[in-house]
Amino acid sequence: TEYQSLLLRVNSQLDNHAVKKQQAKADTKQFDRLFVQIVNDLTEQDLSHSEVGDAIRRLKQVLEYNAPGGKRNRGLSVIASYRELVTSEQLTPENLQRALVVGWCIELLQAFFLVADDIMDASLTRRGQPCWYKRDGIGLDAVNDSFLLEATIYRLLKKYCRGEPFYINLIELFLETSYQTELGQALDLITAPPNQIDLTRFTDDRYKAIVKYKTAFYSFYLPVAAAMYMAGIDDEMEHNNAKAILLEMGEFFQIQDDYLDCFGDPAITGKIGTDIEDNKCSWLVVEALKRVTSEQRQVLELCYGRKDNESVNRVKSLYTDLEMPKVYSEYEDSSYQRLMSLIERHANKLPHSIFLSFAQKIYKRNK
Ligand code: DMA
Ligand code: MG
Ligand code: MG
Ligand code: MG
Repeated sequence: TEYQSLLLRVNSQLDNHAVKKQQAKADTKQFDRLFVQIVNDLTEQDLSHSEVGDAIRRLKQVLEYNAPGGKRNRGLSVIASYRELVTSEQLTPENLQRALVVGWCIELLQAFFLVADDIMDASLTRRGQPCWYKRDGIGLDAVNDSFLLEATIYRLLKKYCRGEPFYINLIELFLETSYQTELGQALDLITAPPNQIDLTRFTDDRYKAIVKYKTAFYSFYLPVAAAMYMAGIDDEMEHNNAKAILLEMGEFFQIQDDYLDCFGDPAITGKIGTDIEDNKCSWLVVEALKRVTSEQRQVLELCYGRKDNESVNRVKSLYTDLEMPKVYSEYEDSSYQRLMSLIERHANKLPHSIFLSFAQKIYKRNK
């Protein structure tokens, strides 16, 4: 009967869900185990090199301090997306291994950006430990360490993917995405000049441009696009459909990051916020400006972008007066609805589960 077939369908979906969850758990374990191998691949041969051995030892330290310890959402979504996109015949140990390695390439790209970002943002902690440049004896030498992290991406791609039909697509994808992220970081920085408070700079349009470029491309489009290329999907239309959804998710993710910068618990996020001190075009200040009275705007004029505790606390209590946590939570709900309808409209041939599982990982996050 109809009822029985409905039950069967629900049951098989539940099974499917449980299987996928188990799979993701096993992949996470494999992914974490692979890191030792990745460090070996990148350093082993040259540690005893008579000329650059010392530099390779430094690279090993840089890798071990900066690449692990994050949520690994970006890296893990390569393998998760890859599984959804290929046939079971394509799920060979070699292909799965390559998807895990490409996942690490994204984590390395992220490490490269974060080491530099923490210097530029004058941050103190990252992933529950001091930022790399804050460590004794490191300082601005960390600039070169970030370049080294970037170089490891292309060394790994060469080692594992050279000779694959998607090799050039991956290289171009990583290069293009890096460029976009760097443009975003440039926009982020020039919109936040130290000691030049100009609240009229903080518009919706500028905000959207900053977060699309500095966060959405590399955090959301990149991992799925990489999996698509590896699965042999290089059709531009398909990529644009995925991009439409993933950039929307990326925008929301950075809004969360901005919210957590002020209202998150550093013991959970692993980082101490700096956006108010840094005069950043944060979602909070953009939204607060839409809601302030002229007296409240004066407080922002006076206190935003200043390093002293008193100014920072006055901005924070203004955010509380404006009920920004409530504004944020309403935004989160409406953003989720928008995203679901975007997936309905744009996912086309791509399995919706790729986007849904990504969305599940980020909505209502506190870390
Ligand atoms: C992060 O923006 C963007 C990149 C490219 C690292 P952010 O400075 O808000 O990030 P975080 O809060 O992690 O320092
Ligand atoms: Mg930062
Ligand atoms: Mg930054
Ligand atoms: Mg931030």
